[in-house]
Amino acid sequence: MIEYSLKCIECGREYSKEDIYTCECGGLLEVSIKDADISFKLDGLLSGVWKYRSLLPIKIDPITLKEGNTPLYRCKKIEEILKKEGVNSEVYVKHEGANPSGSFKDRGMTVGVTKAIELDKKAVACASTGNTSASMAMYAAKAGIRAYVLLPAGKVALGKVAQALMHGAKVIGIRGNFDQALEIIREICKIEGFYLLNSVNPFRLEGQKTIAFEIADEIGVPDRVILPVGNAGNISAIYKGFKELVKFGLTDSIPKMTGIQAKGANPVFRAIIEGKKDIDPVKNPETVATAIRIGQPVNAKKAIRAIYESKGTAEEVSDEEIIDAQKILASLEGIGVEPASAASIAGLIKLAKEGVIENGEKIVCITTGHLLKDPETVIKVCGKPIEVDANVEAVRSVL
Ligand code: AN7
Repeated sequence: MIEYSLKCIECGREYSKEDIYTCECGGLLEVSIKDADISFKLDGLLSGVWKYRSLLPIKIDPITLKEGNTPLYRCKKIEEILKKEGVNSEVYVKHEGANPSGSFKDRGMTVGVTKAIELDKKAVACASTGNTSASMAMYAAKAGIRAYVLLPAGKVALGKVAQALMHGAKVIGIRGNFDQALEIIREICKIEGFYLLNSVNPFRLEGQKTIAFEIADEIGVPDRVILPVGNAGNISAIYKGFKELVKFGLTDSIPKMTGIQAKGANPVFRAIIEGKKDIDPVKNPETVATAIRIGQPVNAKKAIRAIYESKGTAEEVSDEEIIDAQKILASLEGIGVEPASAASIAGLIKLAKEGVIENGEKIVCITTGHLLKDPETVIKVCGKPIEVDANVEAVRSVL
């Protein structure tokens, strides 16, 4: 049994109907859970998103591909790097790239697509920098409903486009950026009655809050969680997850929520350093981390609140710092991530250098997507393999 309503984060108005995305006042909605019979224990036995079903606002059997239960790695080599900056800390990486479609979006989509079925929708739709579309297409396939995807043409990593296509979505590129694509698809969903599965959809974020549950389940509540910020849905969702654990008496602290953006797409970072409650959009966002090439994050207000309330912070990192961090993770820790995900490690290192990270902190960095999502960037930054004649000497000569 779970009792909930959709509540506006601006005016507090509550809705019992579920087929809406924003409040009449224009504010963002969130699922406000009044009461729940918690039927799970934080016993370290992870089994995926649906272990936490008693805190998920879903009434039917879930559309699931066994998402969640992602690995949490202790990263001693990264701890060594921080030590050189004079910071002793415990660093973990939660690798969301290990989800079925290779990104954290699966946690949101298992809940979001299930909600689409519950609401008797015949089609789902999203704008995407790539991962949302890959995941949505996969779950829509499993559910047997149509999927429509709008992408910024030429700006989405190849692996993600491949997934959306092969899982059977209708994939449309627009000559424009993600922010424009989102505006268009929101309008189309209104006209066509498609179910919108961008992170403005509060039910999708409910699935993503299980990242917090799994971290607390496995190692308790850390002092800080660091993650890349694009549309700012995930940081909002994870913060909500930690707050709910406290509300229902399962834990008693909240980690400092720390959001990392790329320098060329940094509206949340700028709002935080200027002490503002909302962003000024970045008109022409640009970064190697195409997943977070977003200038007008739709969940900015939720994310900024999460950062202030948890006494966290935000940071920006350059493309060079992102690629360096991607190489560090891959070559020193054996964790293969896409550029956007490496922003969390780049941010961690930068915050340690700046003295923001305190001694003794237990830190979890979220790596949001898998290395194989973006093979083209890998070839650009690592170069192609050496090619030689087919004999032992030729191979030995280049060892
Ligand atoms: C790997 O797929 O927005 O701050 O359309 O793919 O919750 O938006 C992807 C975002 C971080 C940012 N890391 O998360 C999309 C999309 C990866 C991502 C983010 C994304 P949010």
